[in-house]
Amino acid sequence: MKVETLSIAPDTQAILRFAREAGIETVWDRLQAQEPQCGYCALGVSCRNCVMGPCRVDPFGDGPQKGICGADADIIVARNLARTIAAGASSHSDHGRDILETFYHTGTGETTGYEITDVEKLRRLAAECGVEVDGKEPKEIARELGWLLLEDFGSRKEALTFVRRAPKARQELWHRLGITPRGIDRENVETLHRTHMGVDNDYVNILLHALRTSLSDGWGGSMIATELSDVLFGTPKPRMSYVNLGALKEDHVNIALHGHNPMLSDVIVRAAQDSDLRQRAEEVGARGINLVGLCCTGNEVQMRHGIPMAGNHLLQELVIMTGVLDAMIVDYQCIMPSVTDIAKCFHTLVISTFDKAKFPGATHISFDPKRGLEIGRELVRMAVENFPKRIGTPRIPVEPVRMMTGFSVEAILSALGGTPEPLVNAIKEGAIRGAAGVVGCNNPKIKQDHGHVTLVRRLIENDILVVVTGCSAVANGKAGLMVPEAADLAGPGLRAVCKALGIPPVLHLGSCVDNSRILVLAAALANYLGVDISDLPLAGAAPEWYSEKAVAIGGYVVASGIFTVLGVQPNIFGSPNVVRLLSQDLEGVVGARFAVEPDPEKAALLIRQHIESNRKALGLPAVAV
Ligand code: SF4
Ligand code: MSK
Repeated sequence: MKVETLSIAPDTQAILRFAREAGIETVWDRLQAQEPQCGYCALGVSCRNCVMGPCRVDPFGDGPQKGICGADADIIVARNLARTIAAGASSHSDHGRDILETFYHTGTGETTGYEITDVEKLRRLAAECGVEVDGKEPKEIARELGWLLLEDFGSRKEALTFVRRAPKARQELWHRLGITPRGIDRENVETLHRTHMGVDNDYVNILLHALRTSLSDGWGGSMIATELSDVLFGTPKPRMSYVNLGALKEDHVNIALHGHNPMLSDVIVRAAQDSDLRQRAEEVGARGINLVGLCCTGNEVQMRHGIPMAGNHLLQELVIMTGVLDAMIVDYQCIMPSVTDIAKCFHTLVISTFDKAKFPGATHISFDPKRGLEIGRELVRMAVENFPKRIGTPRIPVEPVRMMTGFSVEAILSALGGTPEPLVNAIKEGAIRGAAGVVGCNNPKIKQDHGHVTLVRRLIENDILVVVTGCSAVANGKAGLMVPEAADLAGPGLRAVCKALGIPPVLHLGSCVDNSRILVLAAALANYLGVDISDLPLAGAAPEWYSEKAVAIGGYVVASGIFTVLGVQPNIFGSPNVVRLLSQDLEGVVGARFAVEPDPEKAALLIRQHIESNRKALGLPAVAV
């Protein structure tokens, strides 16, 4: 296949051409080698939950319609989906727990390289959570808030702390449905219990609990991760940065920060400023130390420090092939095991850091926040010492593209003058029709970035404000849609608002866990208007998603009342009942539903129709789509 059919990004295309000439295998080659992929698994009707099986249900009705235990397609599909959601929610929430423990131990004075950076936000959060703040030092408040939030992971609560941020109507709905998330670990464990053979055999009941599990991620683990990361590392503010492989510098020591958790990458940002290390970099012939991001840990350090982004998910193998990457420091999630294979052809040192995420072929340095800065310096030093070992011709195929980053909820409200009122007024008047969150990954089954960029272009052209996180932010950044000048590509209403505020029509809200910022913003708008989130002219989309985490995000976004369009078909189509529940009936239960639409042009139409229909229901001027 021509590289132009695999990606719209010029840097990806250029390095893929090199990979082919050099005979280096990439994710696209491995996808081809897997085809045709298993139809039973694709439809979700295979089960290996016990060793009476594995079993499969024939979707065409000719073969068996039940597994050996008697489970039919509805049960098998629902159980598989619930387990997928639990894996995704657990990933985000375990990340949240790591941040929370680091936050707590910063309060007890046991960490190095961390401090309470945003004291004002710490005090605000603590007061919101019922911690007395008057007369207390930040570290004392951090200890008490940390201890309180650690309880959110257990089973002593009836509702997670941040559930109270949701509109009253939504909280009451969750209560009526019995899906208020109680303990983060509890909901995930209960999903695994329910999906064991012979426990929950009602597909509706299984899926309701799956939504509860996803809510424990969105309003629990992810929200804790975002809020406490802001307190520890600083609440993002708008700033300019760069994106694409042009972020690498041939004459610098290049270090890629890959994964998700800023508790490692933020310390490395500090360590890389160490004057001894900078001097050592010069001694080995480099002009300095250049940090770049990949995937969501890149989003974290870009949002807070303006560190440029080398690329999104499908760039992680290609960045090594530039020949100028001296170290790839990884934490966890979305890191392909193949990166160590590719690194063998180059000089790049792949360094794994979390004991729960080891990679054969990588150098493992066990990260411990109690020695954070010391380990951070050691990691940077390893990269510096690797600089002279470069081999072959450097290839940085493009110039970097500018992008604006740093739109925390606080920054958005501050740009609006401290209140959502101007945004609400612009929506009421119709200058802005509504807002859409376009989030999630790359997937080699979709032409890289095409889904994200096409959808976002159509939305902003139609005066829909777009917020992006994760790999979608990188895709839209590379396409030049995240600079204030991109307002010229928006419809007249959105263009005028963006120009007045000096902001792009596509706002970078951060990493995957930062989808919780979208919940906070949606709740703030709903509370301001005195309605539920499902009443607002909002929508979500994940045009190129691949991961279990994306399914958990989709679950909590829909369960919070936001219509969501998926660009890749989930593995549920072996059960027409499950498909009907998620794509139709859920609307009558939580006020929102899923749609699957691989064509981003049609996805844009679905979102516009939904937004206009919600506008009409709110009594706002609506147009026919
Ligand atoms: Fe087969 Fe039932 Fe065991 Fe699944 S749980 S593998 S359907 S017997
Ligand atoms: S990194 S989960 S590929 S967005 Fe968060 Fe990108 Fe998806 Fe990973």
